Amino acid sequence: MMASRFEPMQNDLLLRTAKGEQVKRPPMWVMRQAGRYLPEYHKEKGSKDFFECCRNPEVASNLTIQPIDHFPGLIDAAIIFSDILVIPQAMGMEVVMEEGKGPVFPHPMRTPDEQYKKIMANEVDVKESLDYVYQAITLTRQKLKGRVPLIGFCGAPWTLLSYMVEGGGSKMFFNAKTWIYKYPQESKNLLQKTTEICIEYLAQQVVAGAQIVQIFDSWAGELSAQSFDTFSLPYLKQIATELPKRLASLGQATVPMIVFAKGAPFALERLCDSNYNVIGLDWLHEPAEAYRIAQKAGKVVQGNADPGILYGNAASTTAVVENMVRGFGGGKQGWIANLGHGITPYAKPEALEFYLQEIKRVATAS
Ligand code: 1CP
Repeated sequence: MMASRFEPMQNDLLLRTAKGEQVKRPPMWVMRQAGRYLPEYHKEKGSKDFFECCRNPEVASNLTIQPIDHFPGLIDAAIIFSDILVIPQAMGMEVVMEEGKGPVFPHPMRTPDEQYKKIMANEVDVKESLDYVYQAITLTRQKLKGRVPLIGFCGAPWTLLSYMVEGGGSKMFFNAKTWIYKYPQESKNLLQKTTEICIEYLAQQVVAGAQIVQIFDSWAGELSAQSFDTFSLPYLKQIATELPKRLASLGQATVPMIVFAKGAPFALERLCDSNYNVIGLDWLHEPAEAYRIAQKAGKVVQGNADPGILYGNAASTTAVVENMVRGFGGGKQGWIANLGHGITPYAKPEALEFYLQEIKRVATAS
């Protein structure tokens, strides 16, 4: 009933690759592709507050589409303009975006105190409280007119816990580590609650028009393999098994699922034993090695160049691309081209353009 609201897809490379199909060249997109490195981002955003942009479907959809227009024929997916921290906001925590600094929680949850009890008792209406995201997704699908698929996303429970207790980005993870090692049961309660919200949030994004979803575990690498197995992996796996069931109960076809656990090479084999279709790789992975492991498990990989190569030159970029295309099996099956993490504000759009052109050139020739 819902799918016919949108125009047919002209480019479904990403969706077909994520399902394991053969394609003529790898689909390409870039984490954080809508953002501060693009001059038109600053123009559209103006002096508006970051979260104000997320809550305005017109602005959010325009920002989402900017990279597709900026790099014609080189970007095969859009990712909805939003942030992983909208979930803590929906759970009742205040988050502000400080210009040039990043997200800040004025009242982080330092211990399992009154705030923790309040948040655990708070029944979050995910459909209502994040309605602006679903509206932005539907509007973006309409504006895209089938040019490329639209990716929905959320933060992983462990990464969201880190932000909620640290109050922002962190180098030491003093508070997050205190939580998991001093208050393991309360940590698990919070992770479980967040997991259930993530599942419903992703399901509603799909109802609104998201065609594939990605879960960002940006701080997976702060955990040991043993702690990852306790405080991250079970929740990531739960999302991947429960989301298809929730979609079925909503009368919605399932969508491919991507998981990205940054800084955690030990996570690859573990995530190959999960219900995810695609495993995101950062640049700690050697392409050929990771591809071999994923192929054996029937999984697709995504990645993985160091975003820092964009500060280099043509020769250094081509060398990295050649190694990736070779390592990832030539690029016609099982690989979604991306960077190994988000593009930074320091990257030049022309450097990204060259990176994408080179992937297309080398993979088409192979
Ligand atoms: O094209 C896109 O990808 C835009 C949508 C998007 C996504 C997928 C944004 C917009 N944020 C995210 C995800 C996100 N947000 C992650 C996971 C990906 C990753 O690891 O990079 C994380 C960790 C955040 C949290 C966040 N939001 C940070 C990092 C803070 C830190 O030091 O730990 C920052 C700087 C933001 C702000 C933000 N989010 C998005 C944009 C464009 C910006 C910059 C805002 C601005 O100043 O204009």
